[in-house]
Amino acid sequence: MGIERTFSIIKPDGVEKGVIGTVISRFEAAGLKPIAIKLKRLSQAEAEGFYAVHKERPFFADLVKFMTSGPVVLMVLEGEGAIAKNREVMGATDPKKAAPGTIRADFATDIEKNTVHGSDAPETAKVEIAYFFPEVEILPYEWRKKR
Ligand code: IDP
Ligand code: MG
Repeated sequence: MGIERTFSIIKPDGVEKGVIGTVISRFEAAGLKPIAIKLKRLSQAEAEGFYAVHKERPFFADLVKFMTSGPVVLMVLEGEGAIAKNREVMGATDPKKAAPGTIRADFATDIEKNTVHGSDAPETAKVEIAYFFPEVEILPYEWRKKR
């Protein structure tokens, strides 16, 4: 599988619940290294564009409203098999179905306010990272060892 990059969001409910540090700790403990981080309040257009694949779904308008309701933490995570690993640490979309000890099982409010987003495949990871982070804002782990 090799070293991958994936895109992660701590959603407004996670920021509001005060679990930014806890969520990042769980990623780090799982070998997922943040290589870009920013706190941002998404605009309506940014949220609609980000979730464009879901625009026909009945929950789309509510989801956009929720995602723009407060600041979010946007991150690029790097690690061995990072895309699948992140999904594993996050847990299932619906917290009632999420495995014990996952972020969503422990912190999500419901199927919408589910604390974190994570890319679901290499192609979506690439698109989602580029949507929020120009390459110059990403600091791959290997680079940090160099002066
Ligand atoms: P994922 O975040 O686990 O990949 P997706 O199916 O891609 O799940 O859905 C994107 C987001 O849309 C979810 O994380 C959740 O916030 C919201 N969502 C998904 N399904 C529902 C639903 O049935 N009702 C309300 N919101 C939903
Ligand atoms: Mg998804």
